[in-house]
Amino acid sequence: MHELGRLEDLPADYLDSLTAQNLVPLWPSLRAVLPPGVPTRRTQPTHWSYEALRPLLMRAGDLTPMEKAERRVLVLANPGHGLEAMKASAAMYLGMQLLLPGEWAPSHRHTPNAVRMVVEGEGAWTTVDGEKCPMARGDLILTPTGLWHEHGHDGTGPVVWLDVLDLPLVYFLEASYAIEGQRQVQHPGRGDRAYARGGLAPTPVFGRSGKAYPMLRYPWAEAKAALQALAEDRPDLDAVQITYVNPETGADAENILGFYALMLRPGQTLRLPARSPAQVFHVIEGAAAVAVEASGPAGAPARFDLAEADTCCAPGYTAVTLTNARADAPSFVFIADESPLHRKLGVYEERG
Ligand code: GTQ
Repeated sequence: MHELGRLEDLPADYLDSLTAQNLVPLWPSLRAVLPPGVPTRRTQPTHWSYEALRPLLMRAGDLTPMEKAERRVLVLANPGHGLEAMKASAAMYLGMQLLLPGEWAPSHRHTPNAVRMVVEGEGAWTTVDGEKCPMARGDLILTPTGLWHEHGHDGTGPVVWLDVLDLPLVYFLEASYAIEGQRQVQHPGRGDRAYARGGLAPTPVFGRSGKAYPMLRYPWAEAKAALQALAEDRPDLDAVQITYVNPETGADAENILGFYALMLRPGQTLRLPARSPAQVFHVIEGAAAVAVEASGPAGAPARFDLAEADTCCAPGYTAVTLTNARADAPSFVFIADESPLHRKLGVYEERG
């Protein structure tokens, strides 16, 4: 690939004339925006230890009352994007949110989609679109685009959850905004009950909600049971993984980010081939080592030992190898990625 002309090769008066007309020559920047073979990724493999962040989150509970926070969150920011960008990857935002007993995070709705993965504590709930969703460890709760949501806590200890939002993408699109609202009126009917059993859905003419997001809460007890049943049914299967889907359509639970739960068998090592989307890994139960292969010209390989409740991310276009740190028990990992987005845009790739 031959070298292209540089900005410095052009006369200053010519560059000034271009600038005056809001014009820019492409050729000095062409290789930067269309690099050969593999994209430039600012997303660095990054590990956030729960043990290290928990005391800082609890201190936020002392320092900042709910009225001054609205959402008391420490953002898991990728240094490759600059911490102030508040991105885990190009399209993914991660935050650890703390709610103390008796607190209430007021109702609002916004264009970015969110999910919560409950990390610690009992007694909290999120009301989404009038549906009160109890929060227990490992539960996944959706708050899709445009739906009202608020968080409350009737229990005794602190409750912490991991927020995953497509905020960086929606913000980049200049389409990110929120509307504040009143405390929601609770409606009867809960998707996690109506769609509790796989392959069985309320009959359309009678019981179906007609909602775009019929299921908002995916209890960990159900996800774990599904993984264990799959592992038992398919001893030959390497990747014992389930996808959180919309039970009416079978499509991804949300439009932009994909959500999955993976069971690593005792002692198992699993190589996930290089694919275009960036990924986030969060240990629900157990422990896992995550090895990110060399991520392109600038990216060095990385290896993290994830304890329970730890989180890490990996850029796209790189293989990732997960190893169960437990030889005698399975470990369970929550994964979020940008696959639905890449597929819809037609840029999804697998490279092996
Ligand atoms: O709980 O609604 O981490 O609106 C960032 C923005 C959580 C929330 C975040 C939000 C929320």
